[in-house]
Amino acid sequence: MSILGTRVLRTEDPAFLTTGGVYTDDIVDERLAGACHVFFVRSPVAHARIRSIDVSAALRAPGVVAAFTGADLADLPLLAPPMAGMINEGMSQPLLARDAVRFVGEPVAVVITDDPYQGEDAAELVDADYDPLPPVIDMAEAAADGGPVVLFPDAGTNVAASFGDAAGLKADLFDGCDAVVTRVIVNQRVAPAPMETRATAAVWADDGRLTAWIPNQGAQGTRGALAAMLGIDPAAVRIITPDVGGAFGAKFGADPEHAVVCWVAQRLGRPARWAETRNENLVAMTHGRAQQQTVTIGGRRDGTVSAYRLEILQDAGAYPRFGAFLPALTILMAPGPYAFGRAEAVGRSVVTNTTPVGAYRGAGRPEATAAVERAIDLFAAEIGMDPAEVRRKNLLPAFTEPHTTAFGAVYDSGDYATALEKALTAAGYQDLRDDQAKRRAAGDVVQLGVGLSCYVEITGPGMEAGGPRENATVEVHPDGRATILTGTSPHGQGHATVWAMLASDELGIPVDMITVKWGDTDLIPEGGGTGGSRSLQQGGAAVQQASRELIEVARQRAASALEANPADLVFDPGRGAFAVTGDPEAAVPLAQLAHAERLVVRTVFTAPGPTFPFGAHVAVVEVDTETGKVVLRRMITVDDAGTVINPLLAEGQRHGGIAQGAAQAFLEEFLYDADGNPLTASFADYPFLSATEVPSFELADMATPTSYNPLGAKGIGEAGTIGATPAVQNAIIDALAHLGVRHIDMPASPQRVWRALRSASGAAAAGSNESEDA
Ligand code: MCN
Repeated sequence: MSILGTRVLRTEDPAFLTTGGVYTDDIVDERLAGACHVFFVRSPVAHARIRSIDVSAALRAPGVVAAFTGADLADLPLLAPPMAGMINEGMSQPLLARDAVRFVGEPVAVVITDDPYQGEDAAELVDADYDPLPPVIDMAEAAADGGPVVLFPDAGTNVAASFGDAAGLKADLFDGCDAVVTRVIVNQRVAPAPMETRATAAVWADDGRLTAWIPNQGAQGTRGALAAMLGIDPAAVRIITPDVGGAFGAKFGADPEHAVVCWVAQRLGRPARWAETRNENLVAMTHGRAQQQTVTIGGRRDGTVSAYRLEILQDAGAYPRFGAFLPALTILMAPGPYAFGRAEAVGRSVVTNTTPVGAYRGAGRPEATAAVERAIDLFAAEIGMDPAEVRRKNLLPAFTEPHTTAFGAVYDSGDYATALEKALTAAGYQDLRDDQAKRRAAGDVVQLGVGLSCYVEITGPGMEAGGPRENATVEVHPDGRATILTGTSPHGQGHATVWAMLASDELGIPVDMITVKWGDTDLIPEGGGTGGSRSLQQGGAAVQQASRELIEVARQRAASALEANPADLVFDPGRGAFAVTGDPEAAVPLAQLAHAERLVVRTVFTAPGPTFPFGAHVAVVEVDTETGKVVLRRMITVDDAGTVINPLLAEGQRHGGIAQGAAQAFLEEFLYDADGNPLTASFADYPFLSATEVPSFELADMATPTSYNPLGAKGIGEAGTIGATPAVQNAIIDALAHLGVRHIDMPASPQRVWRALRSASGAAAAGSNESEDA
């Protein structure tokens, strides 16, 4: 019987729960003996010209062996923006700032010490003289034509990239609509805040090769990024990935700090190590989201949406990283699961004097869902219709053949209406509305809000010509064990468990006798890593394919061993052996076929395209109308990721994602003051979610397989952050809708909620029917 689809316990957990993980900072390796420690001196100002940086006093401090500034690294290439050709390449980042600093936290110098904690003290002795420039923190201000501040004078603009034809927006898009609503929505900046901060351990061997231990999401991508920054051949770099304590999109590739540590090790001829503090992580690791969206939605009073427009302004932060590209993904997914008559979307990315923005769980797709789901609710409120009804009226009908959207996305399979109905039924939607009506009628202080979101997302969006792909190697050893090499790079997703399940299912080798390896570029030179929820549908499919191909190699050997025709042999995974049809006694175990010669297969699985998981979320909140406090009472979700291979892991992914998604709606925000000083640079100020703020999640099942891989699987890793955020935001606004509140920007903090209520009651007194968020 197949173990696929069963709740196999995570094989990773016993070690994590007993001896604990081995993270980069924990690595004990003789190659790192005598390592020095690197500490980064960071800019305390958001925007300034650097007059001088004097490290002489720091050099005299105890334990200091060296100190370097940008001038010492002048020969190294800059960190170029990704997506060459799309994003302004005149906005590249030096590894250590040279002439100017552009955000608080930008590395300007390094102090190298014998002991780990000497650097922080010595860094205070680095004398950097800054000539302050006016900062631009607000993305709209940065985008304004002729705005006062240009971050890169040579570029002459703050616009890092433009997407879509802004000049081609149709003046008549909303003609004929009975009702049209437009609003600016903020999808605020958040910090990924992984439990493990960034780190590096680096050593150069006598042959000139670099070995670097870095927590990452794909060693091969990290190797490429690091080699580019160091100006060396990627073949001269070996990346080793230790345990990774969370990444959420922000540990893809490599950052300037990683390259500087490697450069220091080379320059000093001594291994070097770095582990950042939480404060550094919050100000200098890439942030996520940071979009300002203008939505316009129009349609008929029967609930049909005729037209939708999304205009995106993306804050890329001080240097364009992946964040500058996010509008492309937001535009791709702009209409979500809806069959709008007409839709347009355009975007621009601008640089500001803030931390660079990168990928964060969902990267561009949560922003698309948040915009359209808010727009639907605004439209529903405008025409006075139940938001569930408006969704029902506009969802695409179920389809099994690929559906191409106006934005060029090819949705593989979907049944959005069923997802919505399942979620509404599981939530007991009508009972919730009845309860709400009672509380409204009674004028209760604590009001009930019900929020919906429907979504479709893209997973596994590979850029490779010919289709997204991943490799896998499967080897069966003579002792009956097996080893899998994968190009994916788990950091909490449980690939060791599921990849072993997939091989076990084909080979009949028990899961606990299969070892899964990843993240060493000498062992696995190629691989796409883990992001965009691509791993199972491409990497897992490759493991299954390699296992099947291995059975065919083994069949030939078994045929010789049994002196039989290969076509007459059947492989029985239950016995782990080949037998001759009709003569079960004539059999040979798989492992025996690995005695004379290695039994190993490497394969590449290529998918016809990305897949499009979908779902519907219902959030139930209570909002205290006197204090503005929001309590998330229930979260009911349908997340259809096609065939589920391990429900335990898929549910774990949903739980983590829902928590993170909900947190954006009512808790998290990375804030700056007007001068660009971070206001949330510690966990005392940055309120990431804990278990106390969320209820137990109610997960309903739905599985619409894809034909794009033999597993039928789509991605699940980001579903929660895509569906939960707008559901919770909509619920909070819904709780206050009868009081005249139409919109509250995220995070719906008590203060924001309270202000929205105040301005709604003020507007009501003044005779207007609509409130503004304060
Ligand atoms: N799975 C399954 N059936 C499916 C889909 C997935 O059983 N139909 C299982 C897979 O086998 C795998 C897990 O669910 O064990 C997630 O698989 P998949 O959806 O392929 O996503 P990835 O493994 O590629 O994970 C990436 C995704 C992303 S993009 C971010 S960001 C993210 C996330 O996963 N960051 C995480 N989950 C995280 N979880 C943890 N603990 N830490 C992070 O940093």
